[in-house]
Amino acid sequence: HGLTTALPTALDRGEFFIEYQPLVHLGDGSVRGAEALVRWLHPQYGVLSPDRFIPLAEHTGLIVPLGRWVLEQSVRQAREWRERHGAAAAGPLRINVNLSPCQLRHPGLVQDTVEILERAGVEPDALCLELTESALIGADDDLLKPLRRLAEMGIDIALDDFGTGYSNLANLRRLPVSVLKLDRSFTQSMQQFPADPVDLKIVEGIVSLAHSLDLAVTVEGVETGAQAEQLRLLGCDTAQGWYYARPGPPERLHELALADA
Ligand code: G
Ligand code: G
Ligand code: MN
Ligand code: NA
Repeated sequence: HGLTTALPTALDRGEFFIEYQPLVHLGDGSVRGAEALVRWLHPQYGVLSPDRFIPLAEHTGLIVPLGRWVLEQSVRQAREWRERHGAAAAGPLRINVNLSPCQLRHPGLVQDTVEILERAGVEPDALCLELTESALIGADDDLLKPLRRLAEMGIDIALDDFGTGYSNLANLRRLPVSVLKLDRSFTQSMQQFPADPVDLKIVEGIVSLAHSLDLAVTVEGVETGAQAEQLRLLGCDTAQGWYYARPGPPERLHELALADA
């Protein structure tokens, strides 16, 4: 259909843009960074969400140059935030970028990432790359090798949408992952206060497992203060969601970060 033919030239036409959603520390409410979320401003259909075109980009291979572009823009943005915001007590604002498994299979990934960070003058520990749990389930060594190299450089690797697949302990242990992003469905079940006791036990278990493996826990889809409070009590570290801010332009993140500085 129409999207398939328009996609290959959309990058050259400058039709993609990035929105940033803040990542907030649950303990003190401070903004610690943001997740980069790509959008396509289609000349005919308007703003398209990634769900509409990422699968297509993966299928056609455009995800490699598109992903590289997202990474470069996001890292530059992080540098700009840092310059304008100064060094916060908790360290520089960090940037989370989603990575498709296709990018992991592309041989240029590690080199490209090193060059992007160096060109922008951003330290590797300011970057977190997110991969979905399902992308890494059953990952072979060819897929894990570049991920290990990125992790060794000091880049954080996050397991996105965690809890929707069926990661077991052994699988988690062999992945060079330092952050679990708890899937939105867990947050949704914290709607009531107190929340469903079984869900509480599950989240409690995941948090305790994560912390015992030295992994930080980020929660997604926080829409209410009650959810935030419940998840904070359960020991989650960082949160993201509409309660704090919707994904928005880079300027918005700067305002939010300055507001709590
Ligand atoms: O909030 P939003 O509707 O933008 O996100 C939908 C999904 O698209 C999320 O699961 C997110 O991980 C994915 N996504 C957003 N930006 C990117 C990107 O730059 N690359 C990849 N591979 N996925 C992305
Ligand atoms: O990478 P990932 O699929 O997790 O991307 C986050 C997705 O979740 C994006 O589509 C984003 O717009 C969406 N999102 C972010 N915050 C919230 C929220 O508080 N509630 C809901 N329902 N969706 C959210
Ligand atoms: Mn994500
Ligand atoms: Na997610």
